[in-house]
Amino acid sequence: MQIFKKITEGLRKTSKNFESGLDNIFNKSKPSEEILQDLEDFMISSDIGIALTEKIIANVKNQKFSDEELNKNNFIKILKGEMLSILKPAESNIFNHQNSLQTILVCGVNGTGKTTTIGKLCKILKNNNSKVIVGAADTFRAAAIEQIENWCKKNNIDIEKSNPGSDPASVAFKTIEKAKNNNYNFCIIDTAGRLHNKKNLMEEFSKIIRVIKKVDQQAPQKIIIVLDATTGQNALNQIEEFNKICELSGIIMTKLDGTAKGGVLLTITEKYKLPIFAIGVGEQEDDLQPFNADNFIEAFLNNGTDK
Ligand SMILES: Nc1nc2c(ncn2[C@@H]2O[C@H](COP(=O)(O)OP(=O)(O)OP(=O)(O)O)[C@@H](O)[C@H]2O)c(=O)[nH]1
Ligand SMILES: [Mg+2]
Repeated sequence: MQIFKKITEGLRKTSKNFESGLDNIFNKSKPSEEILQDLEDFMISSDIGIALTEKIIANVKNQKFSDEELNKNNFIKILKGEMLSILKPAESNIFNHQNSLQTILVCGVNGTGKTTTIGKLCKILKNNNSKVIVGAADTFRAAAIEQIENWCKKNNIDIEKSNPGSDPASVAFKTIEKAKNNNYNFCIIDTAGRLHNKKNLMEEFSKIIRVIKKVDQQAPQKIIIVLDATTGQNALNQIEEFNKICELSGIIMTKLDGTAKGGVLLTITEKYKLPIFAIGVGEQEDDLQPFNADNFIEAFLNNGTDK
């Protein structure tokens, strides 16, 4: 299956790192205590997070394995179970065709992949026969408007834009108004990257939400934060900061192909229980996949065969 292959390819760095780490731990004969300590250190260094690592280690200890049973296979079985219990509830496909207008507001810090993700998303939505309009509400730079325009052109998607420097809230307003009056299924708003310490930019984001609500009280139906997997644990702070000014509906994690630390997705989900709407595993238009926990885990643990 093509999708599975892409994720396996994308997660290669993560899974290679993980596999060689586990081989290193289990291939040497050492006392169980030492193995458990090494496993703990290794999982934390793989960005699986302290809380989750401790849970997994406690689970391993509970099994009261003999020295022989404390092996890689048995460990992976336990890990798989824990990963599934965390990631399965986070599966959420919001990109199926919808009859009522769904406004999706996309946010995140600079350069996480917001605009590219929207571009890729347009293709998924188009393939679902949805009528889609994109609002170019990153008016900060002319290049940002051009960038999203190019993605829209590629997929024949309508776009609402304004001049660089204009008010992003006003672009968002016009986009959703047009979407509402013309029976669109999806209205996706791109926004500029913003850091929490830039108070005016955070206020600007709150204003975008307020203004959107003037057209449609229910909107935005989803606020998605786009997180860059290569930033590791820093992604947690980003969720924290955006949650202060809005209610995040879920995450999209990008660049899982560019890091050995894909484990951060587990830490985030364990901590915030936010749905994972999709993952990005490359720069091309087909490199965004709605999130599937089983496929992700198989790819992560490098047990995937070419399906
Ligand atoms: N390898 C890889 N690169 C990605 C992925 N998603 C996005 N990128 C790249 O990340 C870079 C930044 O992407 P943008 O979409 O411009 O990010 P942005 O969040 O819109 O950036 P700002 O609007 O400046 O905040 C680009 O070079 C993208 O091609 C991914 O899943 N994998
Ligand atoms: Mg952008």
